Amino acid sequence: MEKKTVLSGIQPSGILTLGNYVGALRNWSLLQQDDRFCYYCVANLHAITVKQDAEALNRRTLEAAALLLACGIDPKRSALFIQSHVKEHTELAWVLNCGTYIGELNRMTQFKDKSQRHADNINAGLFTYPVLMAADILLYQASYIPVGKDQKQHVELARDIAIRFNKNYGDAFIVPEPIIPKLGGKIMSLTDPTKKMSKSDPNPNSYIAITDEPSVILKKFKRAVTDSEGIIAYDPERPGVTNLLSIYCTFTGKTPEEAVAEFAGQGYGKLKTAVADAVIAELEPIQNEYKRLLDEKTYLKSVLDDGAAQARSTARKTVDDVLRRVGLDATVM
Ligand code: AQP
Repeated sequence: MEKKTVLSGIQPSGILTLGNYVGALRNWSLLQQDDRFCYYCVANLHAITVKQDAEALNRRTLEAAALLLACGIDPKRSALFIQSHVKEHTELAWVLNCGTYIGELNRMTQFKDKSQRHADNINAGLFTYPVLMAADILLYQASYIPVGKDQKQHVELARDIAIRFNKNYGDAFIVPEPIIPKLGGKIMSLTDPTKKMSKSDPNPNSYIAITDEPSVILKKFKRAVTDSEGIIAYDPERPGVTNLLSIYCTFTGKTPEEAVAEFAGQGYGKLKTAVADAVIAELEPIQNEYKRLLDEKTYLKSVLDDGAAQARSTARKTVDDVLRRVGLDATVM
């Protein structure tokens, strides 16, 4: 049976959040099936597109890897690795940079958003981030890319880059498809529900960290911004309560209609406590496993070394093929 490839990554740019979990990590784990092989990386090269403290970046990178294992990434079914351990990512990114138009990168909404948030550091890496992401994907000939809604535009650009390269140089790449959850593809900030929940948000009350203690999770949900109407409705015009209902549904498997009927006429307090209970029930076992894994340094190192070796072997084949197609292998015969 020919296995299809799944690829995704997560930046260690903060403590991983409930948004990362619902939008991506849960799907990463579910996609590990017999007819697929998965490559999952901690995308530390992407993280330095915004300023990072070196020591904190190193620590968060390893913590993120342990958290991915705790969330169900199985090293027998997936290669779990650190992006900077596989040099082919940057090597392919250079070639793809030369086949990507400035106009395409100018259209990326994440660049516009992050340029505003980091106005003192609008660097070239922030601008070309989507090209590195295309390299991450195309290196492994990935068919499926499980991501949240915010990354859809970047996966679409990776598709365009692959199609263009294949047209110019022959079929070097599989053209990937994003996999985005129908519900929970964009979990919103708890302090401003018109904004995406983000791990690099300076206000810790805006996000639930996967590692937050149960009492902290309850407190953050209780403080979540809603509105003054007190009516339970799943309605984009009411982003606060709609966000809480979406989270409740993704953790209970209920539909928005069922959730609205369950809490109708009861104000927001009951819904907030029920959301917190559902989230805590799923996150607590992950947190316990995460704490255990943090002490298993030898195991973590061996998983990451094996994952990088496996990733490198696939990635090298793609890069060698690309260099040959583009005329960059320059071997003296
Ligand atoms: N709020 C969210 N809802 C659903 N999915 C989300 N993702 C991120 N935020 C949400 C998905 O998580 C995966 C990993 O994200 P990333 O590390 O690549 O960075 P990001 O998309 O820029 O996410 P953050 O948390 O907002 O990071 P910072 O603050 O560093 O920019 C992706 O699949 C993403 O879609």
